Order: sequence, then C-alpha cells, then structure tokens
Amino acid sequence: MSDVPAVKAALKSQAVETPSWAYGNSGTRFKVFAQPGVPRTPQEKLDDAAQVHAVTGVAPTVALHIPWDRVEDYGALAKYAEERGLKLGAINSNVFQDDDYKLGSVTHPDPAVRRKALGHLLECVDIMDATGSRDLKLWFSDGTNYPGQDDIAARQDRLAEALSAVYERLGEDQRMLLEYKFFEPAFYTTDVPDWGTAYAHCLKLGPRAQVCVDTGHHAPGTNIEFIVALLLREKKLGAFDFNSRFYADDDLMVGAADPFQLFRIMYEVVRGGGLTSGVAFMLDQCHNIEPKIPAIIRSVMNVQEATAKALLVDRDALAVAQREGDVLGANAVLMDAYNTDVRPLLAEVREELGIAPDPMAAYRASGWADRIAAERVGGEQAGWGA
Ligand code: PSV
Ligand code: MN
Repeated sequence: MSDVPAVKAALKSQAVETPSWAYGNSGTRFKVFAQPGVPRTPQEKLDDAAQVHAVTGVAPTVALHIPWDRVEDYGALAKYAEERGLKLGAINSNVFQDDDYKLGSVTHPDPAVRRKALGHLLECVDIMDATGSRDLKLWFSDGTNYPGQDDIAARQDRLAEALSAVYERLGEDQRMLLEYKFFEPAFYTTDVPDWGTAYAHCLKLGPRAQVCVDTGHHAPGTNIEFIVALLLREKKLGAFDFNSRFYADDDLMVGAADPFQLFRIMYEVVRGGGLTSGVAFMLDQCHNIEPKIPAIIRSVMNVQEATAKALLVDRDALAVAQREGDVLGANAVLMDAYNTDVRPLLAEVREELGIAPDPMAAYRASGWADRIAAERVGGEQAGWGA
C-alpha cells in the first residue's frame, strides 16, 4: 500500500495497548531504582496512561496484571478508565509469584497446587467480565531445572487440562492469549517455550485461543517475522508483547535495539492482514533507568514508525520483482520503505487527529511530570511484582 490517504487511515486506526506495570518502578534482580512521581495505585497508573493517550492519540487501552492491580471493584476501575478516555485491556494472569509455584503452577506435580493456579486463572476471567476486557493473557513460568526432575510429557497433559478448563469458561467475545518464552526462570525445560508449543495447544482448544508473541522471548537470531507470518496465515496470531532486547528478556523499549527487525515484523503484519484482524499490539516493557511516561510515549511512536514504513512498502513493485526472481530489486523495494523518514507523515496524522505533531514535546509542555512528582508523595509506589 502506498496510497497516502490509506496509509494515514491505517495509522489512525492502529491502537497500542500500554501495560500498567510499565508505569511502576522496576529494575533487575540487583536493584530497583525508584523514580519521583511513580503511581501508587492502579488508578494513578491509569492517570499516567491517559497522558500517553492524550499525546499519541493511539494508546486507548491499558493492560492489567493481577494481583499487581488488584482492586475491590473492577467495574469501578473500568469506569475510572472510561472517565479518562481509556478502556481496560488484557488481563494478565500471574501464577509465578507465590511460594506454592516453586515447581510449577498448572503443570505442578501436586494436584492441589494445580487447582490453586487454575482458580487464579478463572478468577482472571471473572475480572474480565467486570472490566469488559476481551483478552486473557497467560504466561507460565512453569518448567524444570534438571533432567529427570519431572515428566516432560505429563506436564504437557496437565497444561492442556488447565487450558481447556479456562477455555470453557471464556465468554463468546473473550479470547485466551498463550504466551511463550524460551527460558527463565526455568533453565532446563520450560513448558511453553516456543511458538510451536503454544500453537499446538491453541489449535486443540479452538478459535478463541491464540498465540501471543513477546518479541523478547526468543533465542538470539530467531527470525521472528517468519513466526508472525506463519501464525497470521493460520489465524493464530492473537497479540504482541512488544519490547526489545540485546541479550535475553531485556524488556527495553520496542524498536530501540533493532528498529529494522520491528519493521520486518510489521511488514509481515501488514502483508498478512494483521492490522485489521484483531491482533492486539501491546507493550510489555520495564523502564528501569529512563523516565517512564516519556519512554512509553517513545515506544508507541516507535511502533507507529515501523508500521508506517511497513505500510509504505510498494507491494505491487515487490510482487513484480518477486515474480521475476529479481532478488536485488525485491530487497530494494523493502529497503526503500524502511529508509523513508516517516516522521513528517506521522506528524500530519497527529494533526489530523487533532493532537500536537510532536508527542514528546507535548508531554514536556503539559507539566504532568512536575505535577506528579509534587503530588505523589507518601504511600508506596507501585513496582514490578507489587
Ligand atoms: C514474562 O516474562 C512476561 O513477558 C509476561 O508477559 C508477564 O506477564 C510479563 O512478562 C510481566 O512483566
Ligand atoms: Mn510478555
């Protein structure tokens, strides 16, 4: 697609979901550095997310993580979001931070632990009913550290049993997103280590089970765009958890480490119809040393820039070059789009949306950072895992 009005329309309708936990303090296992003005409650996280949406115009939903965002009344939280022009997005389950889960959650050898983990997942669906969320995101830290520690195939059976119970509980308009990650915290086997395992489970479950591709969850050198193309073709790409990595699951800003990879991924999304098929474009990041709200704004802009470049690929010229076996010509078509400066186009898109052309400058001018640093004093700041 290179017809500019159509490119602009596609950019205006793309939504990027921001994660509640990215607004809180985070760090590595060595140190969490607190930042001034960091939210203390889920409501304050939503206040910050509203600022991101106000200056980007394309971040209208916020993913919650349970229990990090536990509240008494989820309906009231959804209303709070709506009053700020937001909606609550994916509900992320958490069966990895309880002592009982040392040897696994839904794949644990003890049925009592499995029941407890399943209870949490079902509770997350209750929360979705209250918040109006479409997606339940499942990531399991389950795995083993040593050969022989547990039965690899039996763990798959236990996983399948839990997933099927959750699937049965989903409403007609709800989806289950199964996220994979190749290692960490388990170091020998991980029960959902790759797209193939996630895909196999989702295929058995049915159409409302889809795969979530977290871009930081692959071995170095993995061709992520190939996975994206394949999952889209099979109608099993449900969502992205965007972030970038230099080494492992670094959770850095998407598009920061490898903008060319992000472009290649977004090209396959555009090519495979993923901009209009309900794929959720979520961020899953931690801003350990950089200011959080500007980092989230930058990340949203990075997704938009990669998407704009992908939309600018001259698909007709590419098809001709591919058909003629013109290897260099085909590659040049992609590179021409990648090398286009799309910032002026995105500035126009924002002006047409009625917002300022430069989101970073607009945020700086808003005075929000000073205001929250002054007002959010006392109480306990939210953090990854709390
Ligand atoms: C796991 O590493 C993960 O990517 C999952 O999406 C979790 O829910 C999230 O990170 C928490 O930050
Ligand atoms: Mn993730």
